[in-house]
Amino acid sequence: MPNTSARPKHGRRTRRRRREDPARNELVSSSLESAQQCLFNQDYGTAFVHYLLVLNLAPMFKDFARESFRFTLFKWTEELDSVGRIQELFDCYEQALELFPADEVILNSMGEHLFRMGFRDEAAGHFHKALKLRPDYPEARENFYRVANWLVERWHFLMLNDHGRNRKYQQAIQKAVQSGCNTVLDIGTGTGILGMCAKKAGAAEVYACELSKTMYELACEVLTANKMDDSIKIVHMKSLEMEVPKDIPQKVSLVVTETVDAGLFGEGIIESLIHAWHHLLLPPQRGENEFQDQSATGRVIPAGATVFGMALESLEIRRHHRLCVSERDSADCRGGYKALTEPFTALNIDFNNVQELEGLSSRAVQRIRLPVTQGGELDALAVWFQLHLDEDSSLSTGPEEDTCWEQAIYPVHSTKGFVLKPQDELVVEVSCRDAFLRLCSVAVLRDGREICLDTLQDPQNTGDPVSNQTPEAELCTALACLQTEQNQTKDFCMLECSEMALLNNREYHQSFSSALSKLISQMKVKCQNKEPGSGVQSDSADLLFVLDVSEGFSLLSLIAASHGHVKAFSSVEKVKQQEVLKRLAQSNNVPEQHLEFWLNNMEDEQGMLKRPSREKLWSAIILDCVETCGLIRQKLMEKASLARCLLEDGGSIFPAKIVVQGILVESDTLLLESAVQGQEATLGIQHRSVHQPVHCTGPCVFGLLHTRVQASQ
Ligand code: 44T
Repeated sequence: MPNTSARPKHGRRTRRRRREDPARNELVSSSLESAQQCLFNQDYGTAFVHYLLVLNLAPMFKDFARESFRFTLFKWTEELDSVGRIQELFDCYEQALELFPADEVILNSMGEHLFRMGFRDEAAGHFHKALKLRPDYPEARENFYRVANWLVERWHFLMLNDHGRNRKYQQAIQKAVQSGCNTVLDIGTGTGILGMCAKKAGAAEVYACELSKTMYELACEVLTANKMDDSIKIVHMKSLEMEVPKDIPQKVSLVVTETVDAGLFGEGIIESLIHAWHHLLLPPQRGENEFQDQSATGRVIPAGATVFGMALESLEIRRHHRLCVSERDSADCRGGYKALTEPFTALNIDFNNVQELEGLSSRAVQRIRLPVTQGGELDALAVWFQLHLDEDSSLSTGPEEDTCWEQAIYPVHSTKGFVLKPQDELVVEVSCRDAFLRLCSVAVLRDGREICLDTLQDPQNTGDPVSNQTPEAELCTALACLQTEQNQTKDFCMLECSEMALLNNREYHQSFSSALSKLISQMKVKCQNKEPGSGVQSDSADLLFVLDVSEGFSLLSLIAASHGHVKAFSSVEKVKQQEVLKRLAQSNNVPEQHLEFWLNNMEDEQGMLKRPSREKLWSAIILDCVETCGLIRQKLMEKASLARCLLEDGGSIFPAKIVVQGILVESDTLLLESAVQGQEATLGIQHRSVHQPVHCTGPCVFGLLHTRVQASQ
């Protein structure tokens, strides 16, 4: 585990040799009895100690006691977990694994704890072991896929499979090495591919560094498989921590790196290169003297970059980032975009000029005026870049290119949309703060007037509001403080993009609302039949109780409460989000006492399944058991069956049933992001150890990348 101090290693416990000893037999049988008694009394800690004693003294009981031992272990460690006694928790698992080293259930469960504590590499190791022991063990398989997705992000495969990109890097490296750069450092080596290119090109010394432990280990395997483990020195380090001669013996004449994300700066390339120029690279070449000895000077591949931007309309981006009441039906919202301006140059940067790198953050804010070329709603600024590998060759991550790259998106967050017209000019500000690129649409020039777009600072926005005031639009105005933007002021309430997309899903809310209406009228009739003449009363004893256990922000409890005659319990946990719901309840005339917040802890079964009050049962329980990406929340499904006994007669669980449909697909994209597709793409470099099972998460493709999924019956 990365932080070993949290879990000290135990030496192997010494086991005494088994002897036929009556006192010992007595101890074993009385301890076994005590273990069983403690288990019955739910005193799991003591039961665990007794079991340990028994099984260490009398290993022949292992088969007999395995199930109870596991149960005790899980119950006891659950308790330890809930009170934060983490060290003891892992001690218990280590003791258990000493007794049952090949028990896949214990291994899997320990992996789950490790994963929750953030020790992902170690968790993966445990799931993998469990899976090796029992390849058909579904829990371990699911866990392993999940953690593998965390550890080796899919873009590694996309990059490795991008032959064009690999080839261009290879050619630029070859040229540099042939012109004299004979000592090379690959910063952020991933699987080691650029370092190997340098070695193959004939560089005398090649070093590489990688900050991710998993990627570092993979790189070691790939180097070995390609018989280059002796010729490339790789370190598991962030380049910023490297020193000469501690980590590499000398300063290098070439740094190669592709530590860039879709927005160029997200992987910290500016900081890494400033550090490299000061500590790891030979001094730069001076002037234009091409005949200078390249082995005595330093340079970087890529030599620099140009960042481009473009304004666009995209329903897919809109529905993930702001409340939108679109007249268009949701089928229109899938993928695609409309360019509203021509691409513009946002920034130019020379990676071989350390002064320029250092001065980036203090560059003045640049104001750019962009003629609008096509009318449409302003949803985002898209950004991509050209990496100038050297003076002759470059790579582009633009939307029209056939590369592995996606574009970075700066979404518009303000609730009031703005429709740009062809004669408008859009004013965009570009700046760099802490080596992060910031792009912002600040104003529109129309008919000689300047319309400010920043509604957060200027509530008197004179722009054209897009939404006409339908009832939903009014609701949206009340929800205006919900944002997906990270750095907003205290009046704003942060939502995940997926929560926003769900909030924008009108069909989802409408179908729930109508199902609930039906249920409420049925229940009311039943109520009246029971007590003829009593009619609808506002007395809380007659209210229907609805529990919403949706995860994250959900309007469903409020929708339930707004039906009248209902007391709804929301599971929204964040205080800010609770405040928003309360405000919305108020503006929808829902009495304050009809919306309560259920202290919902998904891990705590008793909490979730508690009755609303001693006399009442739930009339409806909303179990939002499908994630927006299409995954089924297995744990919630299990709870659905338990929840059933807390429903009053005639009550319902929503959704009542789920129909899972499947279709066979052929998808190049899925292949390209799951495994290295042969050696051709990777320039003959072998990557057999680098692969990842496809873990289906539903067809959610985002940004400007078009799906290449094709239905094939
Ligand atoms: N994702 C691109 C970002 N590193 C590429 O640990 C493009 C995303 C992407 N190591 C879809 C498509 C694409 N010192 O393994 C990583 C990272 C490592 C460092 C040592 C440092 N200073 C760093 C900084 C990063 O470098 C590797 C590559 S970073 C490239 C990121 C296909 N979605």
